[in-house]
Amino acid sequence: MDAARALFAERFDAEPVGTWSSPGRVNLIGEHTDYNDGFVLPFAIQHRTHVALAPRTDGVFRVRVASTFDDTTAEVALDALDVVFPDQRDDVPEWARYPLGVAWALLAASGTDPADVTGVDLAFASDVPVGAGLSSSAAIEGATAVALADTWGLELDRVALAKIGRRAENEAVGAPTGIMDQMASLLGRPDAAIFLDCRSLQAEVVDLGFAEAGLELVVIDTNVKHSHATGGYGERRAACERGAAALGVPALRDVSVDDLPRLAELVDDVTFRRVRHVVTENQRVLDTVRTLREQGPTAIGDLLVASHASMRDDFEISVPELDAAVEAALSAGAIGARMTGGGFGGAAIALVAHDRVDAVRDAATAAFSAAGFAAPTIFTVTPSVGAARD
Ligand code: GAF
Repeated sequence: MDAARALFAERFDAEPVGTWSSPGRVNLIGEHTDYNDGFVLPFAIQHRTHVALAPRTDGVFRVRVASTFDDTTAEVALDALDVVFPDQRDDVPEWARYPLGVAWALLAASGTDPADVTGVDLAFASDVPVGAGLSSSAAIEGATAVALADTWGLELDRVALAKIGRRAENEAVGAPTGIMDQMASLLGRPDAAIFLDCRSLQAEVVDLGFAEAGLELVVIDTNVKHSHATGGYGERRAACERGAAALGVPALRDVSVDDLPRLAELVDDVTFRRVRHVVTENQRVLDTVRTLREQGPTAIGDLLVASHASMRDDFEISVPELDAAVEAALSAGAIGARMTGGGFGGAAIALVAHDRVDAVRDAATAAFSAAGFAAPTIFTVTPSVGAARD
């Protein structure tokens, strides 16, 4: 918060009227299920992106950003956002497409004439690791959405703001993602996960009780950077759509484990395994929610491990560094571990008894060193509150 304020003062030679913020997230389980209308169980983390804002009088929407992104400034007139997005998005710096895209999608979703709102200056500062699979992008989108909705007096609920963030991500940035990250960032609660039905967008708060159970959630960031705007993410999504089409259903949410033998006759082996991941992962989310409620977090380890195996073997979105992190954590006594987020790099999570955290840290560090990988960054996260005015 102070960094965003200081950056604002330094770059704009003025004081902001306030700061707003939104968190990154860890997904406990339910990967690549969101865009298949399925189930996810993410939670917001304590790392946040803060935005300092002040209105302008000249209709210009200007953003500047702290050192966690790049150091460029972008300016677009409010009435030109419609021209820039989506077709001319290459004209603005890559990181700036997130906040500018949110402004564009927010005006469109609320039916607001750009002439009826003020321009704004925005300065961002963040401690959400970028490219680590912890949703630094949803944190920018969430912070921008709540700041602009407040400033412009737009009454939109959190689900509407999440959809606006997803539209910015899909159309202004060009990453074909689902809605999990925006929902987690906007709806996060302390000590709880958000159980989201991505078809109805109904969300339930599920108590995690890590602290009471003497557990820590350890993040092992492999420092292998990934992007969802290119390559593998879109290919996986296309495979899921092929599988749903072959079975004649709207989405893989409508496929059960019992349908899998029939699917095997209809599609190639790769498509079959992609579908099997999504179908079994949906079931694992439901099982995890039930297990958390009935037995508490110490009982979910096997589900986390099975999820990782499915992503490694069927969905094929893990990388050697993520597999090494999971194996090292389990060998050092973690209750469960899995990669989190979209894959192809990023972070693994491990659920670890408090007195085993150092052992997990040491084991992962040693495993990476022995394999010749760059050192991982290892830290614990706490389920935290979602987007808010600071
Ligand atoms: C990324 C996407 F942004 C999410 O929508 C989700 O699909 C996730 O990858 C995989 O579960 O974080």
